[in-house]
Amino acid sequence: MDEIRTIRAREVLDSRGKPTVEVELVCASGAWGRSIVPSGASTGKWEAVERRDRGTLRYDGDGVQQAICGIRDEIAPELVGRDVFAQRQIDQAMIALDGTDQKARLGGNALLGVSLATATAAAASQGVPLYEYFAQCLTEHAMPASDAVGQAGAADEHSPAMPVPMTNMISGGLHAGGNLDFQDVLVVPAGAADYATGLEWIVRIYRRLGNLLQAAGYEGRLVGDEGGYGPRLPDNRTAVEFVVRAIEAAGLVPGRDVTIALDVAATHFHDGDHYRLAAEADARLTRSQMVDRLEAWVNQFPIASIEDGLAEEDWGGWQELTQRLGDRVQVVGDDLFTTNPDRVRRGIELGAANSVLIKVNQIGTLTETLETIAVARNAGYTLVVSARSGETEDTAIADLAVGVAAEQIKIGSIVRSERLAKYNQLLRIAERLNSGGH
Ligand code: 2PG
Ligand code: MG
Repeated sequence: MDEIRTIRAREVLDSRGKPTVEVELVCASGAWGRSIVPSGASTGKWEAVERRDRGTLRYDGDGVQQAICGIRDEIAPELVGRDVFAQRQIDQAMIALDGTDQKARLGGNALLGVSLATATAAAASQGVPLYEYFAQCLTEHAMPASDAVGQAGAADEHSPAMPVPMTNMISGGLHAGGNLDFQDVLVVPAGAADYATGLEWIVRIYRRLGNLLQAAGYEGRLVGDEGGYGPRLPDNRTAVEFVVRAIEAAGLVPGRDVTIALDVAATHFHDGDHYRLAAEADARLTRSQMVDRLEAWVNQFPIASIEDGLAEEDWGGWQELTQRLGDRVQVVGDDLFTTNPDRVRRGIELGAANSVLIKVNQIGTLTETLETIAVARNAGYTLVVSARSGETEDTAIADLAVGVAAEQIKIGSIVRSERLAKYNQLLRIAERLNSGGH
């Protein structure tokens, strides 16, 4: 037991210079935690709603002072005095206080800041690394309170494990001025013996890619929101071709050492009926034609993972995509699931996707994030813990990925410090795990 004494929130700026919520939470023991909330650009319809000060000149209406007031006037009075280790009750109390389906009243940004500051303070109070605390929380989560009595050990202990990075190389879509339809072409150093080796491969590939783009007359310096290159290439396919060449130029074998992943972010070029590929002579594809296109790419390139290959409401399309490609590639739902346990349950029932992208601010509390993770794991879905395009120096998701033993982590490219904060935290964690520490 360690009582929460104070909860303070302030407005700080994210990697796009946009205001966001920072929360500091202090316990009776003096242990404390801090959290800064990220923000997406290509957001899903079912995400927790960010509360922003709309209709003001100040920060063009993007300020978060109302969210801060909600924390000060409503959330803090409700939580001060509670046990910092009662994560589930704390999150449930905030959800009840908000009272809406998508956290629109107090704001998902307010709830998440408090939720993760609570976990960070709890880890500090217990004197364990944050990833280990997340692993404990997941173990408790996977064992419902009613079953837990008298059944100690019934649920699996969750052991921390390093994820493999899934790293952005070329950006398009809403992250880079709309030059390409597809949002990200990424690399995964699947054959690297350990995290540090994989990271070095990624940096090498990134540098070779910049040189190749420059040599071909494209911009090999300008980068998108997440640090990936944002060249004006003629079409989506050329982006993949460049990345494959960069892997080879780095002395690595595509498909063996390093695989390709795509975040198609198809929701954002779906017009309700068709998939419109502006970079491909404005082609208008039906869902089946879109799956044909993805299948042709999987046949031609060493693609091991496809995220949001179809739009967030195209459940039938997702079933078709999963039936046709699910045994060869990881089919990841991002906008489709929005880290929402109910949407993941529906996906499992329908056979849509075989992997879940985990973004804490899509759902807005740690408890619900862990529920989604537990549901996905039970069904054998893989996990990709992901950052947002608007990020900060907060590193909690690096610990989350390790704590829940996610297969992969997607935190953008390997330039810009809001990204490197996470890659570097993973280096620290890897060192600790290697030295036998938990
Ligand atoms: C995504 C994310 C991160 P955003 O689509 O997976 O790359 O983008 O944060 O803009 O939703
Ligand atoms: Mg995505």
